[in-house]
Parts: sequence; structure tokens; C-alpha cells
Amino acid sequence: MKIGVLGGDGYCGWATALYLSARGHSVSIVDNFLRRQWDHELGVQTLTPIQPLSDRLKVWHGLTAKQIELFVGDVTDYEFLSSYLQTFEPEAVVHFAEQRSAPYSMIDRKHAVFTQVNNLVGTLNLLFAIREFNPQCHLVKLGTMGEYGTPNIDIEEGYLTVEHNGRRDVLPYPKQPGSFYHLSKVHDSHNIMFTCRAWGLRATDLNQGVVFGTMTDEVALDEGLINRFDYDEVFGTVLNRFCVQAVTGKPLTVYGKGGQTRGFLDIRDTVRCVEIACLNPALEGEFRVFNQFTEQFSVLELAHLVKTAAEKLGFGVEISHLADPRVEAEEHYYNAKHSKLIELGLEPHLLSDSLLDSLINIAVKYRDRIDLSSMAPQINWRKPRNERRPQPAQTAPLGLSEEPFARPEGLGEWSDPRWVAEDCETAGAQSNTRPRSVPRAFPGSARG
Ligand code: NAD
Ligand code: USQ
Repeated sequence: MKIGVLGGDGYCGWATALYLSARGHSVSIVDNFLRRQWDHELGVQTLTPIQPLSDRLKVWHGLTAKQIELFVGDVTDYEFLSSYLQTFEPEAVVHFAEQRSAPYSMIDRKHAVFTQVNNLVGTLNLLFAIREFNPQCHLVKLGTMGEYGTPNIDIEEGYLTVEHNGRRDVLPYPKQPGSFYHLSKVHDSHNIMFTCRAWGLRATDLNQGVVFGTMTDEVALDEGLINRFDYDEVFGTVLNRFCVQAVTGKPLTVYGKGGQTRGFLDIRDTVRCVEIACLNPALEGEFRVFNQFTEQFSVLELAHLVKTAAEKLGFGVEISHLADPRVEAEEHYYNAKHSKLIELGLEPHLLSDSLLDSLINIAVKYRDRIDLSSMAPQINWRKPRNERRPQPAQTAPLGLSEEPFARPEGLGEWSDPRWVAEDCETAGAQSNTRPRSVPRAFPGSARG
């Protein structure tokens, strides 16, 4: 198949592009490298030394003789996007190209506006371009399990059968998203559903859970292909953060009680789910929703899994409960359905001991690149404005294998549950005194 991967320089997109290319699909990548610029804006970097995209594509071609075409541009630029669709003529477009961090969207007004403009305009442009130039193209759109929130009933896959005053209908499942980022996904879903109905487009919304893992068979072929591993307080996801904290002697940063339960999946399942969706397209006019995750864990359960795995490897690990900087239920019912992708052939890679070991070992391998100053949460979701203060870089202590139980100096405040709240208070109070400066095309650009 001819498949376009929008956002193919990012974490999910890169692994997906390689996987699809390895399986003989004709693949192109669209990206404008915004994700790399957000790292510069925030003063953070992925744990793994990712190479420039053009270099990664050369490595892939050198190893496999397979060519992945690259189209550098912004999906919010309609001329660029429509010319891409006309040039490449994909049968399916996989749309990853959005701002995906919930904390980033909660920094302040500009970051919230930027997130929603980038995400909604990109998706709207794509819908219009498909309608105008390639109406048979199947849109495979990355949504998120966070669209549903944490209702006190089972979460269905997209739709709920409702009986009301003696009548019955199948309606979109109620959405209660928990950040301006998650809201952008809900707005996207509504726009996509409407265009399926109005224009007969075909679309699959993949409501994905939190993805973990770095290695896929393709990425593992050469270090030049290595994928992102984000662990900072803005883009780092919880399992990555716990693994890095575990090997550096930092207490694991469980926010609040840790009863927050989410769906999780291995990056190897992400790439397979996308291929399954492409190979089994939605019908004309159909807006299909799959819940894309394989296992549920609470944050505290994950912390204990990491602690146990890291201790087996010789690291001493503490678990701390920080005041939750987010606005979310810290204990709740959670039972989300996720059978449709399994029925279409997904064979899940579950979070086994060996995978946790390999994640922890990645943290060990690249520990010279760990910057502990990017760990502490600085974005308080109760505040309309947060000033992230650049922290002096703190390298991870070396020689951990010799002194596995040594704890770095100056970490007393980490186990103090008041620490986050106080810090966020201070950050909020200072926010008027220091102007933000962000590069063009970030919040504050003309597009916002
Ligand atoms: P990522 O930030 O690593 O990758 C996104 C890519 O899109 C980046 O390379 C970025 O440069 C590009 N991009 C963003 N805006 C663009 C624009 N306007 N024009 C062109 N390119 C643009 O994110 P990811 O973790 O790979 O997530 C990919 C998608 O999957 C996102 O839509 C995200 O919401 C969704 N998702 C991710 C996870 C997860 O755990 N990572 C979970 C659920 C859903
Ligand atoms: N958490 C901690 N400690 C930490 C970091 C996070 O307790 O150090 C908690 C959070 O409070 C939250 C949970 O862990 O309850 C998950 O947080 P996360 O940062 O790992 O993931 P999240 O913000 O939910 O976002 C990620 C991706 C996003 C995707 C989403 C899927 O960044 O793109 O949409 O996972 S879902 O969670 O299903 O909405």
C-alpha cells in the first residue's frame, strides 16, 4: 500500500514508518521538526541520541535498500499539504503530526492556543485536502484514550448504546478530556466524524493509551535509527520517567495517591495496530473508533513494577508521592474495552519483566545524557500561567553499578509531598515578571 506518515520524525511516527517500509509498503514521511524545536524551547532532550531525520533515512536505505520519501512542511499550511497529497497519492494517511503533551498545553494561554490551533487546523486541512484531491484515501488518525476521561462506568470503543425515555440509539461515547491537549483530540474527533457523514470520507480514530518502549525490530538494526525516549516533566511519559529515576537514585515521582489508571501499550503494538487499521480500511462514510491499548495499570502499580525490576538489577528505589500538579482523579473506577484490534489480529506485547529490564537498561546505557534538572514537575494545572524556570543541568551520578544504593546529594525535597505545590505556587506568582521568549511557530506566532 502507499501510506503517508504525518509526523514521521516523532516517536510513534518514526517507528511506524520503518515498520511499514520493512513490510513492503511504499511509505512517505511528512514533518516540520516542531518536536525537535519544542525540546530546544524547554531546554530538554531525549535520553537517546536521535539523529537528524535525513541521516536516519540514509541509514535505513543503506541497510535495507528501501526508500522512504520525505516531505518537509507544516500540515497547518494547506498549500503544502494539498500538494503533498496530489504528489504522493497515498491510499492511507496516518496522522501523528500534532502537539501531544498534556503538560505543554497547560503551561499558559499561548501554549493552550498553540496546541489547539496546531492540532485542529492540521486535521481540518487534512480533511479538506482528502475531500478535494483524494476522497478515497483512508484517514487513520491518532486520538487518545484520554478523550474519555475517567467515567464511573465501562468505557466502550467510541460508541455507547443509550436508552432514553423509551427510545434507543447508538451515540458517540461521552467525552471528558482532562487537558487542553486532550480537548484538541476530542475536537478533532468531532470534525472527522462530521466530514465522514457530510462528505463520505472514511476514517479510523485510534484512541491510543500511553505508549512505552523504544525498540522495534527495525529500530534495533542500527544505533543510527534509534528512536526518542522522553523523560522530562513535559514530554516524558510516566514509565520512561520511572525507569530513568530508578537508575539515578531519584525517588519515583508518583503524582498524588497514584490510583490514576490508564491504558498502556508497547511501541511494537502501536506500529502493528496502525498497519492493521490501514489494511482493513473504514467504509465510505464510516467514522470508526478503536481503543488502542493492551493493558491497564495504575501509576502506583507501575511504580512498584519498576521498583521490583530495578532492585533485581541492583538499584535501590524509593517511591515518593508528590502533590499532583495535574487536575485528575487520583482514585477511580476504570474499565476500558479494547477488543476490536485484537479481533483484527493484534497479538499484544505485554509489559513483562524482560521488557522492563530492557527499558531500565536503556536508561543505564545513556545515563551520561540524563539531566536530572528536567525531572521536577513545574506546570501546575490549576494555574492559568506557569513560568518554567530553566534549572542548572544536573548530571546523573556515575558509578551506580558500584554503589547501587547510593542516593545523590540534594534530593531531600523530592520526598517532601509539599514540594511540588510550593514550587508551582512560586512559579505562578513569578510569571508576570519574566517575559517568555519562544521561537517562531511556537505559541505567540501569527498562527496562534
Ligand atoms: P511526537 O511529538 O514524538 O511526534 C509528533 C511529530 O509530529 C513530531 O515529529 C512533530 O515534529 C510533528 N508535527 C507536529 N506538528 C506538526 C505540524 N504542524 N506539521 C508537521 N509536523 C508536525 O509525538 P508521538 O509521541 O509520536 O505521538 C504521535 C501521535 O500519537 C500524537 O498525535 C499523539 O497525540 C498520539 N498519541 C501518542 C501517545 C504516546 O504515548 N506517545 C499516546 C496516545 C496518542
Ligand atoms: N504521572 C505520575 N508521575 C509522573 C508522570 C506522570 O504520576 O512523573 C501520572 C500522571 O499524573 C497521569 C499518568 O501518570 O495520571 C499518565 O501521565 P503521562 O505523562 O505518562 O501521560 P499523559 O499525560 O496521559 O499523556 C500521554 C501522551 C499523550 C497521550 C496519552 C494517552 O503524552 O500524547 O495522548 O499519554 S492517555 O493517557 O490515554 O490519554
